[in-house]
Amino acid sequence: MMRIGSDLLYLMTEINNAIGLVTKKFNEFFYVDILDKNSVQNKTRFLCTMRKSLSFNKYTIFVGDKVVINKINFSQNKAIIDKLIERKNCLERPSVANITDIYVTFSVDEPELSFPQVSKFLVNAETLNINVGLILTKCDLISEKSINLLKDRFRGWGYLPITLKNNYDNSLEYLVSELKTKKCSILIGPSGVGKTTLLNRIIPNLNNATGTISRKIKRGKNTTRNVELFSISSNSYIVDTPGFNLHNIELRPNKVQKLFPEIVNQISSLENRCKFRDCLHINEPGCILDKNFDRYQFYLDQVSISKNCSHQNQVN
Ligand SMILES: Nc1nc2c(ncn2[C@@H]2O[C@H](COP(=O)(O)OP(=O)(O)OP(=O)(O)O)[C@@H](O)[C@H]2O)c(=O)[nH]1
Ligand SMILES: [Mg+2]
Ligand SMILES: [Zn+2]
Repeated sequence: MMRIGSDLLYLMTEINNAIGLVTKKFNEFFYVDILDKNSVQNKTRFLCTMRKSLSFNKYTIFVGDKVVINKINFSQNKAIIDKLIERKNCLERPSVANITDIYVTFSVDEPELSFPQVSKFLVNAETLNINVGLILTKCDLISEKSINLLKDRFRGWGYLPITLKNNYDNSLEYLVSELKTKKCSILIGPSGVGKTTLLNRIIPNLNNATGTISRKIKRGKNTTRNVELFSISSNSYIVDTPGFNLHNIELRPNKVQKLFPEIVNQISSLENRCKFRDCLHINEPGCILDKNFDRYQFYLDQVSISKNCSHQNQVN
């Protein structure tokens, strides 16, 4: 008897309460995927609204958030979000929670590659303290020699770019296998660089809308409008985002250096430290940083921006 009772209780809580992942958000609605797919009658995706008292508290729920849903209606595939599970991190722009890997995505041409923009995206991505990758698309538009020069330059910044061409190649295969080992990856970069095109290749049959580049201004046309999370394997998701350009990032001056792998790699051991702990590597006595590297001026610019900005809303 006891056994039947506890089984029944288990079944009921299972159906009334489930942990889900927010994959899309629009107006006051959310699409939530149930994470334990065996537990809910093979139905995985539910259209949800937030419990009234949750929305009164002005909780903001983002794509990527884990939530507890209840009042599950199986016939209509609807449910209510009852609780937000504490998030591990959150990207501000676009707002996405619980990212494990971030891929800064740029085209080598059309739109033209802007090194300061790539650098801003990388620095911004590094503030999340997660794995940062660099993807270069449209490598079919430039010569093999130019690709190698780009690779060398980005290696100097501490990144090994994944270079992709418009047709199927080994790099895509490599990227897909890498993504399947990650929990939640995100593609960010300007409009028109080919983020959605890449996603459509990673997930055949997806066929999300892509847009051509404006001939006049040689920029993308902001085709993707929503942040959405797509499943690439039972345990891996990837997020496509609307393209944008980054302006200044507000940071604390002494945090800026932590966002440059080429600086972190130089000053990483106890034996290899500047005289002053709070050294900004500008012209302090006893500074041991070898300043002869590509992004040093960019680093100095970031430090001076961070000194000038109001110290509110800063990324720590
Ligand atoms: N030659 C070439 N063109 C590409 C490649 N990848 C994408 N494109 C083209 O680039 C254009 C823009 O692609 P999208 O995938 O819409 O770009 P996006 O980054 O998603 O742009 P937004 O959604 O506006 O942020 C399309 O015309 C694609 O066909 C590539 O590897 N090589
Ligand atoms: Mg897109
Ligand atoms: Zn120093």
